[in-house]
Amino acid sequence: MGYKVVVAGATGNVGREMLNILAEREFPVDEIAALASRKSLGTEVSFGDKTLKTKDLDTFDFAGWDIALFAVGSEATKVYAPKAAAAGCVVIDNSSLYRYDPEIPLVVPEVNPEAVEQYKNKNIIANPNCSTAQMVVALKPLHDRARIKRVVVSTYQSVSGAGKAGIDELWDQTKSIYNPTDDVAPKKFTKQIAFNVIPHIDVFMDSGETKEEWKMVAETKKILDKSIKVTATCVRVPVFVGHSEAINLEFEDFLDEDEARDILREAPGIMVVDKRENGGYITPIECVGEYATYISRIRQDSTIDNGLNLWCVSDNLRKGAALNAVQIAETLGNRCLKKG
Ligand code: 11C
Repeated sequence: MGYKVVVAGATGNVGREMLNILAEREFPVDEIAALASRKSLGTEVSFGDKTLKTKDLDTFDFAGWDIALFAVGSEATKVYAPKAAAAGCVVIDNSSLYRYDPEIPLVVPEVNPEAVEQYKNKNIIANPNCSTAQMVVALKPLHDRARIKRVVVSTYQSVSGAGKAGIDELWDQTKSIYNPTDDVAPKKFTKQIAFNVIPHIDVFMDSGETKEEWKMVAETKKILDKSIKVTATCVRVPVFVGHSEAINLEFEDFLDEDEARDILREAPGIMVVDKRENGGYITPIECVGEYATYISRIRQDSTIDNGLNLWCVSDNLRKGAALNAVQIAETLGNRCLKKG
C-alpha cells in the first residue's frame, strides 16, 4: 500500500533526480506517472530499474493521484499546479511561484516539518531555493542553541542551478579554449562563465540586490525565524554541480567552535568534515550525488563577541531541490496522508 505519485517535469535535471530519489529511498509508490511538456513528450526516463514513457502534462487528469512533485518552472506551475490541487492531488512545487504566499508552507523537513500540515490551505507545499535549503539545515541546530542574530553569506553556485542550458554553456566554453572557432558567446549567463565567476544570479531588484539574494533572506525568515537578519552575495562559479557557501554568523549567546562542531555532528542531514589540515574540508565535487549537507571550516570569528564562520556545501539538485521535495513527500505521508 502506497501512493499514486506524479513527477511533472520528469525530463529535466531536477525531475530526473526526483525519480531517482523516490526509487533510491523506496518511497511507497503504488503507481507513478512521469509528465513532460509537449516538446519532450514520449521521452523515456528511469525510475529504479523501470523505464517510464513520459505523458503530456497539458492533458493529464490529476484526479485520483495523491502527490505531484512539480519541477516545471513558475510559468507552467501557474497553469498546472492549481489544476492538480483542485483535483485533490497535493502539489510539492520546486518553483518560486508560491514560496512567499503566507498560506502556503515552505518546508525543509530538518527545520520546520510541522509546517507540512498547512498543506490543507491550498493543497500546495513549496520547496525552497537550493541556496536557502542547505543553509537553513546548517543554521537550525545552531540557532536552537545560541539564537542567531545575523547571517552574512557569500555563495559559490554551480551552473546546474541554471538548468541544462547552464551546464552546456560551461561545457562548451571550456572546450572552446582548445577549439577557438566554436561559438561560445554567453547566452544563459551574462558574461563568460568558464574560467570566471559572475556576481549575478536571477534578476536585479530596486534595492540593488539580485532576486537570488533576496530569496535567501525571505526564505530563511519564513522557514527558520523571521527575526534573523540575513545579507547575501550570490555568485555563479564554473562548477557543474554543488553549491558552496561561506557563512558568517552572529549569535545572541556565546557558542564555542568545538561545541558548534559537536552540535552539527549530531544534527539531521549534516555531515561534518572539519580537519585543520590539507584537504580536511569538503569541496563541491565531493558532494555530488550525496544527500548530506557538508560543513567544514568551523571557526570562531574573533572580530565580534559571539561569532562563528563555517563552510557549507551540498548537491544543489538533491538537497537543494529533488531530495528536499521527496523528504517533504515523506513527511506529508508520515504526518498527514493515508496510504492508498
Ligand atoms: C540557481 N538557485 O542556482 C538557483 C536555481 O528559485 O528555485 C533555483 C531557482 C529557484 O540559479
